[in-house]
Amino acid sequence: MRDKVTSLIRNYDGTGRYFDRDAFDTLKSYFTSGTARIAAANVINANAANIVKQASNQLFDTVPELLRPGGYAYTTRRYSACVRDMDYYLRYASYALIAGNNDVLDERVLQGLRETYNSLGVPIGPTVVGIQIMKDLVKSMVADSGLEDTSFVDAPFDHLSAKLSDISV
Ligand SMILES: CCC1=C(C)/C(=C/C2=NC(=C\c3[nH]c(/C=C4\NC(=O)[C@H](C)[C@H]4CC)c(C)c3CCC(=O)O)/C(CCC(=O)O)=C2C)NC1=O
Repeated sequence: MRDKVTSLIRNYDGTGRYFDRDAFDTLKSYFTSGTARIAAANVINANAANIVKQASNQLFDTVPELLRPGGYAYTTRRYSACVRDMDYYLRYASYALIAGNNDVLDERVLQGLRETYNSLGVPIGPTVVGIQIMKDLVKSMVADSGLEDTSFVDAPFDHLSAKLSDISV
């Protein structure tokens, strides 16, 4: 599992190079964005239950078939599994924001997930809709907390979405 710094070191050590200007630019942007990334993770932590609940409700409003007989959130067991999955995505997105790197998502969340969903028949499309709804909720909360530029919040949510949909990032 890597963060921005360890992945940079790995990359430079792999070719036996000292850090160059590009490396220092990357490091500078990682450290100067640190306060904002911590603030965003803090907003997620403080509102996690609320974000998951609101996003799930919005997802079920958008794709109501999920809750109907035959739908993949029909029955309490499936409904709970879905909401739990949303919580996983949110929690791991907060880790990735702190790391400034999506490696934790590849390693801990996405490994084999598509195959698991496909074999259980859990639809990917609505899952991605749910992830994107969480992204929008988090972004608006982060904006309300006083951060002007919230674009950095997109990365982990978009990575999860793209990898689940198997679109190259
Ligand atoms: C931390 C990393 C991690 C992830 C990501 C994870 C996901 C995950 N979700 C699962 C199930 C599931 N996931 C869903 C999800 C949904 N249903 C819907 O209608 C929506 C589209 C969607 C919610 C957004 C459902 C319904 C199941 C149960 C499927 C079944 O057993 O029939 C399963 C199968 C085992 C189980 O039921 O627990 C896994 C492994 N597990 C992990 O350890």
